Amino acid sequence: MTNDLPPALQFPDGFAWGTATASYQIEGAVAEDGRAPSVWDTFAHTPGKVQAGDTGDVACDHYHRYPEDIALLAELGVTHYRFSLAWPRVQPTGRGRLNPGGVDFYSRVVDGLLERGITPWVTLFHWDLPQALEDAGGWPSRDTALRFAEYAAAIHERLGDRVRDWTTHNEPWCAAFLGYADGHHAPGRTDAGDAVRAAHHLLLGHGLAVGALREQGARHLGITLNLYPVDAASASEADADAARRIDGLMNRLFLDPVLRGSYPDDVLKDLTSVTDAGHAGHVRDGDLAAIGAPLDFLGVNYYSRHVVRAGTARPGRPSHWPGAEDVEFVRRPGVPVTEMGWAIDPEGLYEMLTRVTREYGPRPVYVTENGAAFDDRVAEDGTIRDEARRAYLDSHFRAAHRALADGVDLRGYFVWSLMDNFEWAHGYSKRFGLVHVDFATQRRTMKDSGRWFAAVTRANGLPAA
Ligand code: IFM
Repeated sequence: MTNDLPPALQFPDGFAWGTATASYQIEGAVAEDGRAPSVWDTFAHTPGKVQAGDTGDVACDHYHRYPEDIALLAELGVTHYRFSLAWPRVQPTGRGRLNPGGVDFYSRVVDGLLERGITPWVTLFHWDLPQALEDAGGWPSRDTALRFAEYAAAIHERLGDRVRDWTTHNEPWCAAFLGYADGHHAPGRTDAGDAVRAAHHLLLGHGLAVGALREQGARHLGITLNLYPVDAASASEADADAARRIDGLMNRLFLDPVLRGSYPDDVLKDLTSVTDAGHAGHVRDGDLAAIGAPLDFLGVNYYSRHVVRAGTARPGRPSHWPGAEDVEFVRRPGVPVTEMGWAIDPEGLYEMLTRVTREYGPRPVYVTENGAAFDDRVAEDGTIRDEARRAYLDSHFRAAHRALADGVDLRGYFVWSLMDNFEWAHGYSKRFGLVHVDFATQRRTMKDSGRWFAAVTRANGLPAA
């Protein structure tokens, strides 16, 4: 008998393995060295907005503990680390000269990573808009896009000598629709028209920033979108149309302008109740050309699949997503979920990666976030045996490997997240980390999943299933 086991799954040479974090979720030190408030400071300090009244005031205290956190990254064996810059730390009011204290902090982080042989991957905007810019109109106002491009150019000038990899926005869908339509995220506005305008100006800011960074010679630029396969709950026409609308609002409203330079007609039609027909009021000549400027990669954040059905229309409810006021999200019985209630569906990652390649053309793709919150328990011996997270990641890595084998130009994979952190409106109640954080003592402990991930990054592959 031969021992004919399938070969181990090897990822291509040079594959980027990393973890991801975001400034407001980990840094703390919200009033140090010249940082001004962001919309998330204001929102978190508004009673009732964040679970248990949690705020990012201290978070993981990464601002002071970054050397320890970089050492953890080295222990994980990652080649890359994706983190975001707090705009109000770098440019406190969102305009004018940069704040030296903020720039120095990120400069030290970049140098610390490079000393360890870890490539820094910078995201320019992960939701912490300077409060001063929100007060001046926020993302629904066109001026914010112009300010974003200026900020991007100014910080690239300072860090571009050492940072090659730049992402403009993280998940602009969330910034626009959770921030301005349903108000679950900062700044907590509930105006669907504002959300649509915010989406356009986030995209415009992306395009203008790409143009500005190109002028400075940037060669590895992209955007990160949160993408979901959207299935209809039944074969009925109404459910199929609900799926089309959610796919339009969450995926195509962002993919099409960025990768094709145009908005999808059906989505523009869906949105006419909250905008001027065809977006005419806020989309100006030249905007889509800027937004559709060629990119070097697409970042895909993947967590789950949506299954939707047409429900009861409740138009006019300010908290509803425009054009989808009647849509209900359905839980599939028997499908396991994470602590966030999100269905565990690795096949959905395969579907999204192959879909963007098929429908938008081949280009380098990175999974810039994937991971799961579970109810981790610290055992008596101090270990965290998070087998569920290991299994989650293992199944998603395998799905990504299948996408690679089927022709997706996948260049890297970032696990969300390096460590437990401030999970937005859920506060500290949801733990996504490969590293456990005791928020009372700030003690970090590598979870079992982290140790397993270190074996994956070192082998650049997985054992046969
Ligand atoms: O924590 C967030 C992150 O900020 C953006 N992507 C999804 C993660 C989990 O919800």
